[in-house]
Amino acid sequence: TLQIEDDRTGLGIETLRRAMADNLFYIQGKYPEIATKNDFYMALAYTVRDRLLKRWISTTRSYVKNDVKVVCYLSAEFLMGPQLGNNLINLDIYEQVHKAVTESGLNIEELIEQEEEPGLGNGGLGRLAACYMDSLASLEIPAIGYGIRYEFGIFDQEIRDGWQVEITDKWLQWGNPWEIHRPELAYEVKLGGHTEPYTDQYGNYRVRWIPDQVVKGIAYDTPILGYKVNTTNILRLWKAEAPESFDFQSFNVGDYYGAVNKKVVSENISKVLYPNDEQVQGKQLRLEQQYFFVSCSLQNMIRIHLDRPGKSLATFHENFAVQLNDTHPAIGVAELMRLLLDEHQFAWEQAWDITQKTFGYTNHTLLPEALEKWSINLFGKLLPRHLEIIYEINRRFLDQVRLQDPYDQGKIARLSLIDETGDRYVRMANLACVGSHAINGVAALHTELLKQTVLRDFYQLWPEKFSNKTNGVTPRRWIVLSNPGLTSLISSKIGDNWIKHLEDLRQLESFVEDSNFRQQWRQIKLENKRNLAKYIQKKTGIVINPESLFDIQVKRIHEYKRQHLNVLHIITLYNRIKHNPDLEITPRTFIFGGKAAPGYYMAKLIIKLINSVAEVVNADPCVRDRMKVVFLPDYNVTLGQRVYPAADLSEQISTAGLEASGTGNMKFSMNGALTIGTLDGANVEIRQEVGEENFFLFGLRTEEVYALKTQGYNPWSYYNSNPQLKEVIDLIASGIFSHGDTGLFRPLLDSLLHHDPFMLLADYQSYIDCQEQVSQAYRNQDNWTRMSILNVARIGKFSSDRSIQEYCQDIWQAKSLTIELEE
Ligand code: 26R
Repeated sequence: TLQIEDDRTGLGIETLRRAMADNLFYIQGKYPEIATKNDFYMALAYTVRDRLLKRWISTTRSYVKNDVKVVCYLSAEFLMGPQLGNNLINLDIYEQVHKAVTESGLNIEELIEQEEEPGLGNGGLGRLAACYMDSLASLEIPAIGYGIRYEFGIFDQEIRDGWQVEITDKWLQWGNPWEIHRPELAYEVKLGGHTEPYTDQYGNYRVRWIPDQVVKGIAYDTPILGYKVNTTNILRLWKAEAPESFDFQSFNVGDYYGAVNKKVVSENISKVLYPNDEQVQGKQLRLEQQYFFVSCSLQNMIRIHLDRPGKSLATFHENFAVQLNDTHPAIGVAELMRLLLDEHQFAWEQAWDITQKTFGYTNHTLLPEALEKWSINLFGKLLPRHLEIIYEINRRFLDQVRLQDPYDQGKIARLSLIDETGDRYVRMANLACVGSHAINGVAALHTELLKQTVLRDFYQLWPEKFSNKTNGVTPRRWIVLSNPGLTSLISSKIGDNWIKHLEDLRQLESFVEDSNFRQQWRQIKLENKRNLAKYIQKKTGIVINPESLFDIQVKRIHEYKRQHLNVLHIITLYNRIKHNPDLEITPRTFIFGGKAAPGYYMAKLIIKLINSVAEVVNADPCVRDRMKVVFLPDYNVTLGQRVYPAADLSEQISTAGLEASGTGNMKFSMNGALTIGTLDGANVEIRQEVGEENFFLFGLRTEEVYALKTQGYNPWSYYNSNPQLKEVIDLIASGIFSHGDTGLFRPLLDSLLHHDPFMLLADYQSYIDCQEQVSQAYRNQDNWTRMSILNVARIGKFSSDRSIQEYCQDIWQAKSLTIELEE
């Protein structure tokens, strides 16, 4: 019998080839002879999207029919990474498409590389949201990710003369085939103005908000397909535009410029992602962004709810679980209250009950400078009604606290939603805690520290609200897509169930003593290292030895992450070679990658230091092939996919107590790198899982850091008593890395010698000793490979599938629903 597959849905090789040709013609308006690489990429992307759409429709129908509870993940950042390759994996058609593309005379890898990644996030928090979207769909949990469709995502990084230069990220310039523009899905968002009390028809006291500006949010939807399931959830991002009515008003009085300018001002809201992490700036536009996307999202949920027959908002929390990804969307607490009170005429008590049952809050950082607070002045000008609501929430909340503990004025001041220690501020973390039924940290240690430090008073008040949800990452992107060699070796031994059940990797333990297996394992790592070496040569011109130990630190540049501690080690080795030119050391390639916040001077100086040290070390004939230092420009998701599979050693060296979790640590370990790390964030749990003998531990513990701080930490004493350390610091000061300029790195050295808030000097010797153990261990390749295998075999806990299952069970009460494909 003849079977004809639909060009839009069929998965056969010939159908895929035909569909691509068709899309090239009818969407790109090209024929092969004149098509660019991007045209071919777009044709393939649309071919894949068609196949997603079919699953999406079935999913949406089932959700409506089954009256499901929907998880709504509210996040100012989604660092999704390129979509094509991942969708091929999740559709399970990589091989067919590979063949179809090859038959068309094209190269699948080149087409995948053509995609410009949507960099709508800074780092860990944004990438976590992306991994969670993958796991939600793969676990068949109904979910919507809500965020902002920034026109310009995180900046592209160039390195000029060793310094970071920021370039505008124009990710939309060649079109985005994955999103669907939904102009009919639009909401008005009010800003500014004042409020007025009035009495409604039943004689109830009500409040009206008269704004002085209105912007419109328009939805752009991206389908998120789960791995080998039909569930296709939505990432719904909002773009800001001016509402039409505003243009008219201005046109009527002939103010053309004014009308156009209103449009420009409105569209500014979703123009650009703020590139700072961990350092709040209190900019009005940022608050506008937060309120804008949260208001659109909540209005959208309410519409979805009320569109279901027989539903009232009284049961909103039974159909929606809303998770706040840090405090960035915490204004949602006040906004849901406003919508229920002012627009749906609920009484306060019921509105508050619904609100608390709806929200959960995830904290991602303990750094005090990252805790969001808004000056009352700014807040009241932009959101006058929300400020009133927050005052009322606070009044009722503090009354309740006083009943329990009437005399502790300090405690009441600390719990208050308003900081009144100086200028007055709204504390967003306090708002999130009060307005949520669940509060969680992102690693066991982090959650404990939260309970003991920043959220201590809340923990004493409501211990039952707190839980830990250790982060995870998706093995689909971070193993299957990025490390196909390792994937097929693993699957050849234990089948491919591990991709959905990462704990199954344990079965690899029985192959540790199989020398043939170890040989293959090493071969794959070497192949991945060769690939990265090729890339490094192309991008930087630096030639590196694939046989050397690849020692890698990739993450945002921050003093607490201590990239400069890594540099101190590099210079230590360099000094040893200079003293002893024939020294036999384990050859290493030090690789760095990461962006610095554009206004973070010290972080930018650290990048300059890395590049300056690289310049000297790489050019010194005395060093020969023993050391190379590379700074990879423009570290992003795409580059991460090249880097993790090629790593031998993963640098996770933050000051204990400061990295909430880390997720790069998990990606490295999943790809067979060994970790050198402090007992910080999820490192603690990684070490517990892989075994302490397979983890290189160094440095002060959190309690020791605290104790040393209290007793009076003096970095000078370390400098004075450790000649090796002194020599390193003095060498930087000498100007040898800065063409004789002794002032260039002075701010960095002064900070280390006089304050050293992140205690590099205290951890220096321990780090150096530990690195020596690493070098020794690497000399025994067979044993190193055993440790590498055991790291992978025991890393199953850190799948984001496990994290999401815990959120579903403990916080969201969300259940899976299997989606059948409709004909
Ligand atoms: C408010 C503003 C300036 C801001 C602060 C912090 C903007 C962005 C951030 C990013 C923070 C919250 C972040 O990415 N934190 C990281 O979250 C990861 C996911 O939980 C953790 O793994 C990581 O340890 C933590 O630093």
